[in-house]
Amino acid sequence: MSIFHPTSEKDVTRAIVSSFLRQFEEYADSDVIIVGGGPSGLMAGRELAHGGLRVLIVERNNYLGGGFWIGGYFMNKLTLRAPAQQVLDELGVPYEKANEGLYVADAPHACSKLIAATCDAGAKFASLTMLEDVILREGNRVAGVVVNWSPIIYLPKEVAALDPVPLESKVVIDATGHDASVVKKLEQRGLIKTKGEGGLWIEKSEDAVVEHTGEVHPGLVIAGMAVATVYGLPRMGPTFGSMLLSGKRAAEVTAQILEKLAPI
Ligand code: 48F
Repeated sequence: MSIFHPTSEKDVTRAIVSSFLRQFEEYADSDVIIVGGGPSGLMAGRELAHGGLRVLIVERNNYLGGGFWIGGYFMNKLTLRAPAQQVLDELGVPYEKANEGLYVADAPHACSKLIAATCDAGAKFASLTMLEDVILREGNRVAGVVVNWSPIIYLPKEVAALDPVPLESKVVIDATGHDASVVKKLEQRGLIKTKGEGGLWIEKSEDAVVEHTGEVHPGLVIAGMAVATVYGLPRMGPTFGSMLLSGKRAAEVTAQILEKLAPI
């Protein structure tokens, strides 16, 4: 006698496919698409979904978290400077005080709690999905993204002639980290010019990234290290407070844009 309820293999497959299709159909048109599921993208997604918006996070890897999973080097530890430890308090992540105003946490613990909080808030994910292009409408306003299945970049061209699919959204957030992949699609068309990120300077970079987080082009908001790449700000290495606060700031800016588009 099995302890599990009886089922057949076809029912398992159908359950997965129909659930995926329902979600994919619904999120072909989202309020916000966030490209990149690292700390800034997850934080922005959590805040926006918490506010009742339909949020899709597009991530090229099969795991979420980006640089937040492992923190500094191979050591599974990450640092945050005050006041960003308050986000760890919100998420229920334990941490130690290293120095005055400097805190250290276990990266897998912080990352898994942030992912869970983003899921709890109601954000949805498209994994193994890479940004291929953007949708541009009147006045070159960004109106969504064009995505493809990530593994095709490892296949020979003859085998990988796979057309991408477009996904519409009212706002797109570029949270792709150092690459600033979404902004680069506009740069290719001469619509924006990125400066490239500067050398490492923690004291300066964290404030600057949060301050510069915002709408960089109609319909496109930038968060996290993409902000440093666009504005030529210094990088900061394994300290993550500004990634979380930049994600929060990106969510505030996005909510304001959405409110202007359709006042509540
Ligand atoms: O790199 P990542 O963690 O970006 P972030 O949120 O945080 C940066 C820090 O981790 C660290 C740092 C500061 O502490 O210097 O590096 O700015 O996460 C970016 C995510 O975007 C995905 C990538 O796989 C990663 O998970 N990504 C990048 N390009 C694409 C993409 C793309 N073209 N399509 C889909 N996902």
